[in-house]
Amino acid sequence: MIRYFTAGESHGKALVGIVEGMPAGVEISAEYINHQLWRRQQGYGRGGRMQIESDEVQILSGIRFGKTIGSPVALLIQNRDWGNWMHKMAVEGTGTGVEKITVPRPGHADYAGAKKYGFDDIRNVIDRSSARETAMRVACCSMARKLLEDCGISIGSHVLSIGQVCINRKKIDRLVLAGSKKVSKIGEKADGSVVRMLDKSAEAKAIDVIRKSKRLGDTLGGIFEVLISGVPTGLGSYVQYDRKLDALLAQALISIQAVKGVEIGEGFANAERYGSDVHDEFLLKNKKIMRRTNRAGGIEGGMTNGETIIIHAAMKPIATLVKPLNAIDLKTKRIIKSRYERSDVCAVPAASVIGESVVAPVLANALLEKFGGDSLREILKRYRI
Ligand code: EPS
Repeated sequence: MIRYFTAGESHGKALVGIVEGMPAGVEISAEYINHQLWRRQQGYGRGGRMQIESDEVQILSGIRFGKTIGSPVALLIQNRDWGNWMHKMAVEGTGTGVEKITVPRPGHADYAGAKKYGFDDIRNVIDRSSARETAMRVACCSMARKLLEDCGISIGSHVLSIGQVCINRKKIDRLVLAGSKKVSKIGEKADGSVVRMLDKSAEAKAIDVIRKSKRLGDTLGGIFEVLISGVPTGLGSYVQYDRKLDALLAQALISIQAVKGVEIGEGFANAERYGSDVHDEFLLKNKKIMRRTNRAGGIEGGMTNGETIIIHAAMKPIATLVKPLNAIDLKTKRIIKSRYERSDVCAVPAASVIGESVVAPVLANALLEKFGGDSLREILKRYRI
Protein backbone atom coordinates (compact mmCIF):
# COMPACT_ATOMS: atom_id res chain seq x y z
CA MET A 1 0.00 0.00 0.00
CA ILE A 2 1.16 3.51 -0.74
CA ARG A 3 1.76 5.79 2.25
CA TYR A 4 3.35 9.18 2.34
CA PHE A 5 4.54 11.67 4.91
CA THR A 6 5.56 15.26 4.61
CA ALA A 7 7.74 17.42 6.84
CA GLY A 8 8.80 21.02 6.72
CA GLU A 9 7.80 24.44 7.95
CA SER A 10 6.45 27.06 5.54
CA HIS A 11 9.44 29.34 6.11
CA GLY A 12 11.93 26.64 6.99
CA LYS A 13 14.75 25.49 4.77
CA ALA A 14 12.80 22.94 2.73
CA LEU A 15 9.84 20.62 2.49
CA VAL A 16 10.58 16.92 2.45
CA GLY A 17 8.44 13.91 1.69
CA ILE A 18 8.70 10.14 1.75
CA VAL A 19 6.50 7.93 -0.40
CA GLU A 20 6.43 4.29 0.63
CA GLY A 21 4.92 1.34 -1.22
CA MET A 22 5.17 2.50 -4.83
CA PRO A 23 5.31 -0.55 -7.09
CA ALA A 24 8.46 -0.92 -9.16
CA GLY A 25 8.69 0.01 -12.81
CA VAL A 26 6.65 3.22 -12.83
CA GLU A 27 8.33 5.86 -14.97
CA ILE A 28 8.67 9.09 -12.99
CA SER A 29 10.70 12.18 -13.77
CA ALA A 30 11.30 15.40 -11.84
CA GLU A 31 9.74 17.10 -14.86
CA TYR A 32 6.48 15.17 -14.37
CA ILE A 33 6.29 16.15 -10.69
CA ASN A 34 7.34 19.74 -11.43
CA HIS A 35 4.48 20.13 -13.87
CA GLN A 36 2.02 19.30 -11.08
CA LEU A 37 3.86 21.70 -8.75
CA TRP A 38 3.61 24.41 -11.37
CA ARG A 39 -0.14 23.81 -11.73
CA ARG A 40 -0.56 24.18 -7.95
CA GLN A 41 1.24 27.52 -7.97
CA GLN A 42 -1.10 29.12 -10.51
CA GLY A 43 -4.26 31.02 -9.79
CA TYR A 44 -5.46 34.57 -9.49
CA GLY A 45 -5.61 35.74 -5.90
CA ARG A 46 -2.36 34.29 -4.60
CA GLY A 47 -0.22 36.54 -2.39
CA GLY A 48 3.37 37.76 -2.63
CA ARG A 49 4.83 34.39 -1.65
CA MET A 50 4.15 32.89 -5.05
CA GLN A 51 6.41 35.54 -6.60
CA ILE A 52 9.22 34.21 -4.45
CA GLU A 53 8.73 30.47 -4.85
CA SER A 54 9.15 28.50 -8.04
CA ASP A 55 8.74 24.98 -6.77
CA GLU A 56 11.06 22.31 -8.10
CA VAL A 57 11.45 18.84 -6.70
CA GLN A 58 14.69 17.00 -6.06
CA ILE A 59 14.31 13.23 -6.15
CA LEU A 60 16.71 11.83 -3.58
CA SER A 61 15.97 8.10 -3.63
CA GLY A 62 13.74 5.30 -4.83
CA ILE A 63 14.05 6.01 -8.54
CA ARG A 64 16.75 4.59 -10.77
CA PHE A 65 17.16 5.29 -14.47
CA GLY A 66 13.78 7.01 -14.51
CA LYS A 67 11.74 4.24 -12.89
CA THR A 68 10.60 3.40 -9.37
CA ILE A 69 12.45 0.47 -7.82
CA GLY A 70 10.00 -0.36 -5.03
CA SER A 71 12.13 1.43 -2.42
CA PRO A 72 10.89 4.48 -0.51
CA VAL A 73 11.04 7.61 -2.63
CA ALA A 74 12.46 10.66 -0.84
CA LEU A 75 11.65 14.10 -2.23
CA LEU A 76 12.79 17.61 -1.40
CA ILE A 77 11.51 21.06 -2.34
CA GLN A 78 13.53 24.04 -1.26
CA ASN A 79 11.78 27.07 0.23
CA ARG A 80 13.33 30.05 -1.51
CA ASP A 81 11.82 32.32 1.13
CA TRP A 82 14.06 30.63 3.70
CA GLY A 83 16.70 33.22 2.86
CA ASN A 84 14.45 35.85 4.49
CA TRP A 85 13.58 33.72 7.51
CA MET A 86 16.88 32.07 8.49
CA HIS A 87 17.08 33.97 11.76
CA LYS A 88 13.38 33.66 12.72
CA MET A 89 13.21 29.97 11.80
CA ALA A 90 16.72 28.89 12.84
CA VAL A 91 17.12 25.23 13.78
CA GLU A 92 19.80 26.09 16.31
CA GLY A 93 20.20 28.85 18.90
CA THR A 94 17.76 30.18 21.51
CA GLY A 95 15.61 32.53 19.46
CA THR A 96 16.77 35.55 21.45
CA GLY A 97 15.55 38.73 19.80
CA VAL A 98 12.95 36.94 17.64
CA GLU A 99 9.50 38.44 18.14
CA LYS A 100 7.00 36.00 19.61
CA ILE A 101 3.57 35.79 17.99
CA THR A 102 0.92 35.79 20.74
CA VAL A 103 -2.25 36.82 18.88
CA PRO A 104 -4.07 33.92 17.20
CA ARG A 105 -5.94 34.52 13.93
CA PRO A 106 -9.63 33.51 14.18
CA GLY A 107 -10.25 30.58 11.83
CA HIS A 108 -6.63 29.43 11.79
CA ALA A 109 -4.92 26.61 13.68
CA ASP A 110 -3.13 29.25 15.81
CA TYR A 111 -5.16 29.18 19.04
CA ALA A 112 -5.84 25.47 19.40
CA GLY A 113 -2.32 24.62 18.20
CA ALA A 114 -0.63 26.89 20.73
CA LYS A 115 -2.83 25.53 23.54
CA LYS A 116 -2.27 21.93 22.47
CA TYR A 117 1.52 22.09 22.39
CA GLY A 118 1.93 24.68 25.14
CA PHE A 119 3.69 27.27 22.96
CA ASP A 120 4.24 30.88 23.95
CA ASP A 121 5.04 31.62 20.28
CA ILE A 122 2.32 30.86 17.72
CA ARG A 123 4.93 30.91 14.93
CA ASN A 124 5.48 27.18 15.59
CA VAL A 125 1.84 26.53 14.67
CA ILE A 126 1.60 29.01 11.80
CA ASP A 127 4.53 27.53 9.99
CA ARG A 128 3.46 23.90 9.97
CA SER A 129 -0.28 24.40 9.59
CA SER A 130 0.37 26.60 6.54
CA ALA A 131 -0.85 25.36 3.18
CA ARG A 132 2.75 25.58 2.00
CA GLU A 133 2.87 21.93 3.05
CA THR A 134 0.60 21.06 0.14
CA ALA A 135 3.48 21.63 -2.29
CA MET A 136 5.09 18.46 -0.94
CA ARG A 137 1.75 16.66 -0.82
CA VAL A 138 1.30 17.34 -4.51
CA ALA A 139 4.83 16.08 -5.20
CA CYS A 140 4.28 12.87 -3.19
CA CYS A 141 0.85 12.22 -4.70
CA SER A 142 2.22 12.68 -8.24
CA MET A 143 3.78 9.24 -7.87
CA ALA A 144 0.41 7.55 -7.35
CA ARG A 145 -1.09 9.73 -10.04
CA LYS A 146 1.46 8.43 -12.54
CA LEU A 147 0.73 4.83 -11.54
CA LEU A 148 -2.98 5.46 -12.12
CA GLU A 149 -2.27 7.07 -15.50
CA ASP A 150 -0.31 3.98 -16.51
CA CYS A 151 -3.41 1.95 -15.60
CA GLY A 152 -5.65 4.18 -17.72
CA ILE A 153 -7.15 6.12 -14.81
CA SER A 154 -7.32 9.85 -15.33
CA ILE A 155 -7.81 12.70 -12.83
CA GLY A 156 -8.91 16.27 -13.48
CA SER A 157 -10.45 19.21 -11.68
CA HIS A 158 -11.97 22.61 -12.15
CA VAL A 159 -13.49 25.34 -10.01
CA LEU A 160 -17.27 25.54 -9.65
CA SER A 161 -17.52 28.73 -7.61
CA ILE A 162 -15.53 31.48 -5.93
CA GLY A 163 -17.47 33.41 -3.33
CA GLN A 164 -20.92 33.76 -4.84
CA VAL A 165 -19.75 33.54 -8.44
CA CYS A 166 -20.76 30.16 -9.90
CA ILE A 167 -20.13 28.68 -13.30
CA ASN A 168 -23.08 27.67 -15.46
CA ARG A 169 -23.30 24.01 -14.43
CA LYS A 170 -25.47 22.94 -17.37
CA LYS A 171 -22.80 23.94 -19.89
CA ILE A 172 -20.06 22.26 -17.90
CA ASP A 173 -22.00 19.08 -17.19
CA ARG A 174 -22.21 18.50 -20.93
CA LEU A 175 -18.46 19.03 -21.21
CA VAL A 176 -17.82 16.62 -18.35
CA LEU A 177 -19.99 13.98 -19.98
CA ALA A 178 -18.35 14.50 -23.36
CA GLY A 179 -14.88 14.25 -21.88
CA SER A 180 -15.67 11.61 -19.31
CA LYS A 181 -13.28 9.10 -20.83
CA LYS A 182 -10.22 11.17 -19.92
CA VAL A 183 -11.03 13.84 -17.38
CA SER A 184 -7.41 15.03 -17.21
CA LYS A 185 -8.36 16.90 -20.41
CA ILE A 186 -10.87 18.89 -18.35
CA GLY A 187 -8.11 19.63 -15.82
CA GLU A 188 -5.81 20.78 -18.64
CA LYS A 189 -8.54 23.02 -20.00
CA ALA A 190 -8.97 24.49 -16.52
CA ASP A 191 -5.20 25.12 -16.41
CA GLY A 192 -5.88 27.72 -19.10
CA SER A 193 -7.99 29.80 -16.71
CA VAL A 194 -6.45 31.83 -13.86
CA VAL A 195 -9.37 30.78 -11.68
CA ARG A 196 -9.66 27.25 -13.19
CA MET A 197 -13.18 28.06 -14.39
CA LEU A 198 -14.45 26.59 -17.64
CA ASP A 199 -17.00 29.33 -18.11
CA LYS A 200 -15.57 32.58 -19.48
CA SER A 201 -18.30 34.84 -18.13
CA ALA A 202 -18.01 33.37 -14.61
CA GLU A 203 -14.21 33.61 -14.88
CA ALA A 204 -14.37 37.37 -15.47
CA LYS A 205 -16.78 37.80 -12.55
CA ALA A 206 -14.59 35.69 -10.27
CA ILE A 207 -11.52 37.77 -11.11
CA ASP A 208 -13.53 40.90 -10.30
CA VAL A 209 -14.76 39.58 -6.99
CA ILE A 210 -11.24 38.51 -5.95
CA ARG A 211 -9.97 41.97 -6.88
CA LYS A 212 -12.73 43.53 -4.81
CA SER A 213 -11.98 41.24 -1.89
CA LYS A 214 -8.32 42.27 -2.00
CA ARG A 215 -9.31 45.93 -1.99
CA LEU A 216 -11.47 45.29 1.07
CA GLY A 217 -8.66 43.43 2.83
CA ASP A 218 -10.81 40.32 2.79
CA THR A 219 -10.57 36.75 1.53
CA LEU A 220 -12.73 34.33 -0.46
CA GLY A 221 -13.40 30.62 -0.55
CA GLY A 222 -15.18 28.48 -3.10
CA ILE A 223 -16.02 25.04 -4.38
CA PHE A 224 -14.00 22.85 -6.72
CA GLU A 225 -14.80 19.60 -8.50
CA VAL A 226 -12.47 16.63 -8.75
CA LEU A 227 -13.16 14.04 -11.44
CA ILE A 228 -11.68 10.57 -11.84
CA SER A 229 -12.37 8.55 -14.98
CA GLY A 230 -11.38 5.16 -16.36
CA VAL A 231 -12.05 3.59 -12.97
CA PRO A 232 -12.91 -0.13 -12.88
CA THR A 233 -16.06 -1.26 -11.06
CA GLY A 234 -15.71 -2.62 -7.53
CA LEU A 235 -12.86 -0.63 -5.97
CA GLY A 236 -13.41 -0.03 -2.26
CA SER A 237 -15.96 -2.08 -0.32
CA TYR A 238 -19.30 -1.98 1.45
CA VAL A 239 -18.32 -4.51 4.11
CA GLN A 240 -16.54 -2.24 6.61
CA TYR A 241 -16.62 1.50 7.35
CA ASP A 242 -12.90 1.99 6.85
CA ARG A 243 -12.91 0.27 3.47
CA LYS A 244 -15.58 2.51 1.94
CA LEU A 245 -13.96 4.42 -0.91
CA ASP A 246 -16.17 7.49 -0.55
CA ALA A 247 -15.17 7.78 3.12
CA LEU A 248 -11.48 7.52 2.24
CA LEU A 249 -11.77 10.07 -0.57
CA ALA A 250 -13.62 12.48 1.72
CA GLN A 251 -10.90 12.13 4.34
CA ALA A 252 -8.19 12.89 1.79
CA LEU A 253 -9.98 16.00 0.57
CA ILE A 254 -11.02 17.39 3.93
CA SER A 255 -7.42 17.13 5.08
CA ILE A 256 -6.52 19.94 2.65
CA GLN A 257 -6.05 23.16 4.60
CA ALA A 258 -9.31 25.21 4.70
CA VAL A 259 -11.47 22.51 3.04
CA LYS A 260 -14.58 22.19 5.20
CA GLY A 261 -17.07 20.26 3.11
CA VAL A 262 -16.95 17.29 0.75
CA GLU A 263 -19.77 15.96 -1.39
CA ILE A 264 -19.81 12.83 -3.54
CA GLY A 265 -21.83 13.33 -6.72
CA GLU A 266 -24.89 15.48 -6.13
CA GLY A 267 -24.88 14.59 -2.42
CA PHE A 268 -26.57 17.69 -1.01
CA ALA A 269 -28.95 18.34 -3.89
CA ASN A 270 -29.98 14.65 -3.84
CA ALA A 271 -31.07 15.08 -0.22
CA GLU A 272 -33.82 17.44 -1.42
CA ARG A 273 -35.17 15.18 -4.21
CA TYR A 274 -37.42 12.13 -4.48
CA GLY A 275 -35.51 8.89 -4.77
CA SER A 276 -36.83 8.40 -8.28
CA ASP A 277 -35.17 11.69 -9.25
CA VAL A 278 -31.87 10.66 -7.68
CA HIS A 279 -30.88 7.09 -8.44
CA ASP A 280 -29.09 6.42 -11.69
CA GLU A 281 -31.12 4.06 -13.89
CA PHE A 282 -29.45 1.25 -15.78
CA LEU A 283 -29.44 0.90 -19.54
CA LEU A 284 -27.88 -1.50 -21.98
CA LYS A 285 -25.96 -0.04 -24.93
CA ASN A 286 -24.18 -2.40 -27.33
CA LYS A 287 -24.41 -5.09 -24.63
CA LYS A 288 -22.62 -2.73 -22.23
CA ILE A 289 -24.24 -1.97 -18.86
CA MET A 290 -24.48 1.79 -18.50
CA ARG A 291 -26.30 4.48 -16.48
CA ARG A 292 -28.63 7.16 -17.73
CA THR A 293 -27.27 9.69 -15.23
CA ASN A 294 -24.43 9.92 -12.71
CA ARG A 295 -25.92 11.67 -9.70
CA ALA A 296 -24.21 9.19 -7.40
CA GLY A 297 -20.83 10.50 -8.56
CA GLY A 298 -19.52 7.06 -9.52
CA ILE A 299 -19.75 5.52 -6.08
CA GLU A 300 -22.49 3.28 -4.69
CA GLY A 301 -22.18 1.39 -1.41
CA GLY A 302 -18.63 2.62 -0.87
CA MET A 303 -17.51 1.11 -4.20
CA THR A 304 -16.80 2.44 -7.64
CA ASN A 305 -19.63 1.60 -10.05
CA GLY A 306 -17.63 2.18 -13.23
CA GLU A 307 -18.91 5.72 -13.83
CA THR A 308 -16.71 8.81 -13.51
CA ILE A 309 -16.10 9.66 -9.86
CA ILE A 310 -17.33 13.18 -9.13
CA ILE A 311 -16.40 14.91 -5.87
CA HIS A 312 -17.01 18.47 -4.74
CA ALA A 313 -15.00 20.15 -2.01
CA ALA A 314 -15.79 23.45 -0.30
CA MET A 315 -12.95 25.67 0.85
CA LYS A 316 -13.61 28.34 3.45
CA PRO A 317 -12.13 31.81 2.94
CA ILE A 318 -8.50 31.98 4.08
CA ALA A 319 -8.29 32.96 7.74
CA THR A 320 -5.52 35.53 7.39
CA LEU A 321 -7.23 38.86 6.79
CA VAL A 322 -5.90 42.35 6.27
CA LYS A 323 -9.25 43.54 7.64
CA PRO A 324 -8.83 42.77 11.33
CA LEU A 325 -11.21 40.65 13.41
CA ASN A 326 -11.43 40.54 17.17
CA ALA A 327 -8.72 38.33 18.61
CA ILE A 328 -7.02 37.95 21.96
CA ASP A 329 -3.44 38.49 23.00
CA LEU A 330 -2.66 35.21 24.79
CA LYS A 331 0.10 36.96 26.75
CA THR A 332 -1.90 39.90 28.11
CA LYS A 333 -5.35 38.25 27.83
CA ARG A 334 -6.65 41.45 26.25
CA ILE A 335 -9.08 41.46 23.32
CA ILE A 336 -7.31 43.18 20.44
CA LYS A 337 -7.51 43.19 16.66
CA SER A 338 -6.01 40.21 14.86
CA ARG A 339 -2.60 40.65 13.29
CA TYR A 340 -1.96 40.33 9.57
CA GLU A 341 0.51 37.89 8.17
CA ARG A 342 1.25 37.94 4.43
CA SER A 343 -1.15 35.56 2.73
CA ASP A 344 -3.38 34.86 -0.25
CA VAL A 345 -6.78 36.44 -1.03
CA CYS A 346 -8.12 33.29 -2.68
CA ALA A 347 -6.46 29.90 -3.10
CA VAL A 348 -9.39 27.88 -4.48
CA PRO A 349 -7.69 27.25 -7.88
CA ALA A 350 -4.62 25.87 -6.08
CA ALA A 351 -6.82 23.74 -3.81
CA SER A 352 -8.45 22.27 -6.90
CA VAL A 353 -5.07 20.96 -8.11
CA ILE A 354 -4.24 19.74 -4.60
CA GLY A 355 -7.61 17.95 -4.61
CA GLU A 356 -6.63 16.13 -7.81
CA SER A 357 -3.42 15.06 -6.10
CA VAL A 358 -4.68 13.81 -2.75
CA VAL A 359 -7.25 11.48 -4.29
CA ALA A 360 -4.53 9.68 -6.27
CA PRO A 361 -3.02 7.56 -3.44
CA VAL A 362 -6.54 6.66 -2.25
CA LEU A 363 -7.48 5.37 -5.70
CA ALA A 364 -4.09 3.73 -6.25
CA ASN A 365 -4.43 1.86 -2.95
CA ALA A 366 -7.93 0.69 -3.84
CA LEU A 367 -6.54 -0.54 -7.16
CA LEU A 368 -3.61 -2.29 -5.46
CA GLU A 369 -5.95 -3.84 -2.91
CA LYS A 370 -8.00 -5.42 -5.70
CA PHE A 371 -5.33 -6.30 -8.23
CA GLY A 372 -2.14 -6.34 -6.14
CA GLY A 373 1.35 -6.48 -7.57
CA ASP A 374 4.85 -5.35 -6.70
CA SER A 375 5.59 -4.00 -10.14
CA LEU A 376 3.63 -2.12 -12.78
CA ARG A 377 4.02 -5.09 -15.13
CA GLU A 378 2.45 -7.41 -12.56
CA ILE A 379 -0.44 -4.99 -11.90
CA LEU A 380 -1.17 -4.52 -15.59
CA LYS A 381 -1.14 -8.28 -16.15
CA ARG A 382 -3.81 -8.69 -13.46
CA TYR A 383 -5.73 -5.61 -14.44
CA ARG A 384 -6.33 -5.73 -18.17
CA ILE A 385 -7.22 -2.29 -19.47
C1 EPS B 1 -0.20 30.36 3.68
C2 EPS B 1 0.25 31.67 3.66
C3 EPS B 1 1.03 32.20 2.51
C4 EPS B 1 0.70 31.37 1.28
C5 EPS B 1 1.05 29.94 1.64
C6 EPS B 1 -0.01 29.44 2.57
O1 EPS B 1 2.42 32.08 2.69
P1 EPS B 1 3.27 33.25 3.35
O2 EPS B 1 2.82 33.28 4.78
O3 EPS B 1 4.70 32.83 3.22
O4 EPS B 1 2.98 34.50 2.59
O5 EPS B 1 1.35 31.84 0.14
O6 EPS B 1 1.09 29.13 0.51
C7 EPS B 1 2.32 28.78 0.03
C8 EPS B 1 3.47 29.27 0.44
C9 EPS B 1 2.23 27.79 -1.04
O7 EPS B 1 3.27 27.34 -1.53
O8 EPS B 1 1.10 27.44 -1.38
C10 EPS B 1 -0.92 29.84 4.85
O9 EPS B 1 -0.93 30.49 5.90
O10 EPS B 1 -1.51 28.74 4.76
